Amino acid sequence: MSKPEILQLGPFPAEDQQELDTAYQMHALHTANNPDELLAEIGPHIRGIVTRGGIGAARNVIEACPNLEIICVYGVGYDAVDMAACAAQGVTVTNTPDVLTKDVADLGVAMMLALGRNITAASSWVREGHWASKGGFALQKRMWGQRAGILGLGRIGTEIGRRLEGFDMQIAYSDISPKEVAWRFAPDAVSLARQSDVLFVTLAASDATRHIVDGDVLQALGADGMLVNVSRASNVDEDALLDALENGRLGSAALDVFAGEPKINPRFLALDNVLLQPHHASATYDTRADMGRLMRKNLNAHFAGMPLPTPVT
Ligand code: 8YV
Repeated sequence: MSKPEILQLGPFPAEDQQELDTAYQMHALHTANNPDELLAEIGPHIRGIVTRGGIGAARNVIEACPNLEIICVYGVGYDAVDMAACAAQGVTVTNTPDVLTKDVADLGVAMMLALGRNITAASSWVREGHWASKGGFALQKRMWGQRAGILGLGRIGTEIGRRLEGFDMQIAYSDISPKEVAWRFAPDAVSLARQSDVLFVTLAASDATRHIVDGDVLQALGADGMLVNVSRASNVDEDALLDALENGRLGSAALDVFAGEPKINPRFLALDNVLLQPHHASATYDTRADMGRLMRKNLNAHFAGMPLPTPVT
């Protein structure tokens, strides 16, 4: 029997690639010399798409594959997949939740500590010999015991909250409705920011959450406040964020995600009240292996006619 034909929209680690190449007839769009030509030629044969969270699948790609059955995302966020186009064509979508939750939470908390205690600048202070020539590094703000706000109390937000309890932080959160947790509920982003020293953005991105962190939220977080974003750039109004950081209306920001990444707005590079990370919250060997395995499990289950482990509901 011939292997199902799968369209690949981004690179995967060698082990995943090997498994995919063995089980399926793979067509790589991201390395094609002429992607449009390839799509026009093979589109009608394609039954599955494998893609990365940040790449997703655009409407034109989905529509070029009239026999498409499934899109498997290597990542929890599927905001870059055109879900309306999928619904119109009856395409199923899967993602890789749970396996990456704790790594993303780890990086979010690490970013808070690194920025709050100015760890990268302190390291440079040692490397550049200033410790010996000029003395100790400048004093920093205490992080434990501060007020933390978590915008979006899903899996990742909850894991961040659990970690922050270890730092004796006072935790509040905002979500569509209150959850069964001991943390204080805030009905909206502005009121959450008002009662936070550090605001974590952990929302699944959608049209409804676009720019939910706007100028008013940043104003409420304030000149001593810190924003930490490990979700998607679209959840934050980046121009408002840059304005607030540049003129001191917001204290600082630790960001793993950017509009137009990996090409980020150069205004960020001129700021020293930011910590910039290359969208790598889930990027540990262990978790990426788990993500690859889960993505392939979904794809394999579909073509074996078995229930999907993690369909997007
Ligand atoms: C990955 C992510 O970086 O899970 C997500 O939604 O953004 C990240 O874990 C990405 O999916 C891999 O490209």
